[in-house]
Amino acid sequence: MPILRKRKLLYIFLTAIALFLLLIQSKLFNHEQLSKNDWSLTSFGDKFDFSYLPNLSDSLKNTYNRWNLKSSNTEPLQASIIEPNNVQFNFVNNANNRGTREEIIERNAKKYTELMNTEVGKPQDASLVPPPEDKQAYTRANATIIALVRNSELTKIGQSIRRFQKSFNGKFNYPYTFINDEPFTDRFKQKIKKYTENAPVEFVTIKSEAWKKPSSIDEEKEAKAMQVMYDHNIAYAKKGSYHNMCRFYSGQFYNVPELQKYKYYWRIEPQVHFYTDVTYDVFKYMETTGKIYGFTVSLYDIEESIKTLWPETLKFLNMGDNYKYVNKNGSFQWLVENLQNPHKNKIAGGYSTCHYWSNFEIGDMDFFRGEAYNNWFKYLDSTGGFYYERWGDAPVHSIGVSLFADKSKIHWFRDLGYNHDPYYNCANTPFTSHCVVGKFSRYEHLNDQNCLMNWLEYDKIKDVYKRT
Ligand SMILES: Nc1nc2c(ncn2[C@@H]2O[C@H](COP(=O)(O)OP(=O)(O)OP(=O)(O)O)[C@@H](O)[C@H]2O)c(=O)[nH]1
Ligand SMILES: [Mg+2]
Repeated sequence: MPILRKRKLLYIFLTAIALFLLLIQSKLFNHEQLSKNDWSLTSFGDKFDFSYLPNLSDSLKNTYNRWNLKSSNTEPLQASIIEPNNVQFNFVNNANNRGTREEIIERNAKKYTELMNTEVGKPQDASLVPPPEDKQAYTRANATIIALVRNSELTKIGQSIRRFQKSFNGKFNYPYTFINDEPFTDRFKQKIKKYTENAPVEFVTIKSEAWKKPSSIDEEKEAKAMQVMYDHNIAYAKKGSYHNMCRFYSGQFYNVPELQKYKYYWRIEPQVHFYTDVTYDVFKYMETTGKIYGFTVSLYDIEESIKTLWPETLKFLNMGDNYKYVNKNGSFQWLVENLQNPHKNKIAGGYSTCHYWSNFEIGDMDFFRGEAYNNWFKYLDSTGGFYYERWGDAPVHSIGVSLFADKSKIHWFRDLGYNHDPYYNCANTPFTSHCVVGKFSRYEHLNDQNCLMNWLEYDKIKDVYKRT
């Protein structure tokens, strides 16, 4: 064979190898690109319907299409867009959390334990009001402690009240408002008055229109939906009164006539624990700082119970001029996070399902009474989601405050030791005892349900427990 031909063959062979290697490299590179993009995607499922966003630009449609990995050269995601007919929130992972779901859970659990073990005192962003020497003469904030409760829960609410009196209210004497869908019995009232000591007490029966299922609910559709949820093991799926309770706490409680005279409320429930000797007036702290919502525990929800809550919310925000209700300093990233429990985000149509656990709440009812929250609630109610799904008051309150309030007005009461089975908030404070510092749940396997590190790390706000 002539030398020239041999060289030509060698040249062709080497070129083929080079091309082959290039091809492999580009495939690998593309793959890496895609998986890099993958973790930062907003988990909108393929069935998510964007038809209500008629003005969505092509580039944003491409952004959504990235969920299906159809396009890899789109513009960087914007964390939020708040424009008429184009309100959207994208998870941009600004805390730069990386790794597998398991690694993220483990890292977050470790950070949580470390944080809770670090000794912390009281909030530093206000001058705190100590317990008065003379409770009778004390000028309290405009506030009440509320408990929606059944007559049959007397013993369990009694335990909570005794703990609450010892922890906080025995020192400040704020009035209680007990609420029920049925009249309270004399026995209930008498016993309660023993637990509440000297605090004023009011017993309220809810008007049936604020409690009962609206007549617009299609009962056949509801029964079928309840059965599906029941088959998916969703707690209280078939319990009509639970659906009523969730709707009541979501959008009705702050309109109860007997509560109109109050601005602030602290919600308590049967069988909860308070582990901290509170030495400052918590309501006055809310008042001085202008905070509108306080919580202790934040966690993921049962995604099957709120499948359309977030899509319906986006729909509402993209109607008319409703975009104006969104507070540009809201806590959006926490709402659309998709790393710790991505399956939840996908089933809940782009909502992480992270929420404040509403069995403990300290809030400003004027926020809930305001136009933004109220119009949004009315829209939610009109969809029937409190009955065709099992929307809880916790995700509804949480989405509402996260969208419509500045994050700095939402407060994690890190220093208040609390438990509603199976979750805890137990910080290392000199005033807290009888709970295990840093423990999140009675069950170790539930640590993946803790949302707190997400709340702290995305949409950052000042740490008000830090001395400056
Ligand atoms: N009056 C009245 N109160 C109710 C009813 N259903 C629930 N509640 C109250 O609403 C609050 C929340 O109900 P819970 O049954 O504790 O719901 P939950 O916290 O999701 O569930 P648990 O984990 O079982 O405590 C509690 O204060 C209950 O006492 C009801 O039908 N009537
Ligand atoms: Mg409860």
